[in-house]
Amino acid sequence: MADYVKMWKDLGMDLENHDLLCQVLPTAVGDVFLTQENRPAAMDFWDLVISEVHGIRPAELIEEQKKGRKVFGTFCVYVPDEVIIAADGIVTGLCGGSQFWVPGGEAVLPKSTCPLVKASVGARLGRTCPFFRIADMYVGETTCDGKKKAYEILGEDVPMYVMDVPQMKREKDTLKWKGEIEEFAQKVEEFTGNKVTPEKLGEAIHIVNEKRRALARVYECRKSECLPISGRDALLMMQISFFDDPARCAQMCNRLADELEQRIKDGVSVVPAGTKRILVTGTPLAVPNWKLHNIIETSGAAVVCEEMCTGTRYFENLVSEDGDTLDEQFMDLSRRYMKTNCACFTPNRGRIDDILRMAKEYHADGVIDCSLKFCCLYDTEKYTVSRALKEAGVPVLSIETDYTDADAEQLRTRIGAFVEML
Ligand code: BJ8
Repeated sequence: MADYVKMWKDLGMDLENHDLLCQVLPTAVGDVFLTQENRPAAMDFWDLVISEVHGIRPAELIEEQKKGRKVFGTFCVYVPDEVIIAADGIVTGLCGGSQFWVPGGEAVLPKSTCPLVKASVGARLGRTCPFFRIADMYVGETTCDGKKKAYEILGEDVPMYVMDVPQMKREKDTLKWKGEIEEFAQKVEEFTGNKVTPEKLGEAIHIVNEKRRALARVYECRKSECLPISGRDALLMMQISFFDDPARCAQMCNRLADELEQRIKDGVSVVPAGTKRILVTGTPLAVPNWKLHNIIETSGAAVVCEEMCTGTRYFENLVSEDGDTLDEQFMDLSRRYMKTNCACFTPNRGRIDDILRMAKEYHADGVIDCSLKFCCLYDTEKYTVSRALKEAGVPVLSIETDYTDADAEQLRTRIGAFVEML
């Protein structure tokens, strides 16, 4: 621990405030995760990582920086990790998921900004997150207005590159996104001093595909009627995957999937037969936002899938590995990323089709559509999502929440009643 204190100091962090954050996390981990029974043994990896979330990985990143590698902090699953990896850079997620950082964000942003954006800005300005201190460059994107404007503030004291994400999915938009990826690759080359060659990009595409395949294997197990892992544990695995080395992430997820597949064969479930199965959909749940899963899973139901960016949107759809030239590979990347169904696109019918398909595949008894407060995009899309689900005969509960515990009891009552009627 002492080593980390020196590291945090060297990073220019506000140690006093950071101590306060460090005090709340262990209780949260204990309450949410360690109270569960019959967890897969392979969760030991994620328990360790989360117990020292501001220590282990940051220390690794700093070691790599000493060797000359650059760290890129990202906020959206539209940013193509492959390009960064091809230039020997390292990617780390930066989205803030703790209420601890929200007041710091509110000091500079309108209160009516979503908590994810406020927490991200608060984490940077408050100097209480090592990942925000370590990243050599931030990579933003033009998805929602809150993020776009926040990047202008974040970019004041750290190099910030913003990718222009299209808002529609026509062929010309896919071509435009290809162009954006190409330009981003030039920027990454400049910043790292390393060339993105077809060989390097091919390898990077393979590495990230392997990670996607491993995450998908874990999710595949969650489709089983014999549920081998809780939603909370799956969410933790998913959240950490944004920070971890991609090859190790794949290795650990495959190790977990091996165990889950065996559990299914042996009939080992984490919940009693007949437990109601919930698919959650909506805005991302950035670490350590476990509020929704915790309430659902302590209300007699189990979360079996997240149609979210911290969920299926992160790993579904592979990038073709057939491209030989950079031109082909950039197009393959564009095609894959443009399949991600974010509510910032119009229309966004693909998301509704995904939710309907996944509700079937994961044998969900009901869907909870949850958006973060002040996320106008996902909140508006609730209308079409719930109409489509009702038409398909799938019960749906729409909720809006933030990172505070203020509405926890009210949510518990609503979710409890929803589960009861399934
Ligand atoms: S691809 S979901 S990761 S943009 S919750 S900050 S949208 S006001 S996070 Fe997202 Fe990329 Fe889309 Fe996924 Fe804005 Fe909404 Fe906040 Fe959001």
